[in-house]
Amino acid sequence: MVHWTAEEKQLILNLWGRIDVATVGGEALCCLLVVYPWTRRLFRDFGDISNAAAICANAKIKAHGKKVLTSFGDAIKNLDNVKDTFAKLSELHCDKLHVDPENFRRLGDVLITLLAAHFGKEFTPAYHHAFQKLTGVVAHALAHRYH
Ligand code: HNI
Repeated sequence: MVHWTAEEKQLILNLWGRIDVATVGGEALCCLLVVYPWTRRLFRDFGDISNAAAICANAKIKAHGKKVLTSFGDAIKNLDNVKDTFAKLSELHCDKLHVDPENFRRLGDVLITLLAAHFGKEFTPAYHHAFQKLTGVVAHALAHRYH
């Protein structure tokens, strides 16, 4: 089981409380689909996702990004039990959607990049470490059904 220090928890809660989940969520999903085009396959019925401009202007993509990041927030509320928190979502992503688990990591990396860009100097190595750990735990929990 993952152990969280009080400092790590505090860093995560502190930063998370200061982001706009809708904005960052939309940007994160947009970046994922732009940088890793094969992930677009899963979002074919979301309307026009044929190029970067279309993807980032797509309201359904934005709304879905918000949903995904809100769900990250649920993990943050349950840091000591992310696996159970994401049990149903793991079933959905693995059994039904067949998402390649590498993409959970990629989304985590995109998120960290956006946070670093947004917070600049404030995003110290301690924040980086805490969020790296968080995205790893989330990716692991979501991929649980594959293990
Ligand atoms: Ni993901 C649906 C959370 C990564 C493709 N996803 C969801 C839902 C949540 C969610 C919440 C909505 C579930 C419901 O309706 O009951 N997804 C998360 C989280 C991550 C993640 C926390 C974190 C890494 N999802 C990904 C990735 C992909 C992905 C990396 C694809 C590359 N997700 C989907 C698709 C759906 C989805 C596709 C269904 C969308 C729809 O509505 O048709």
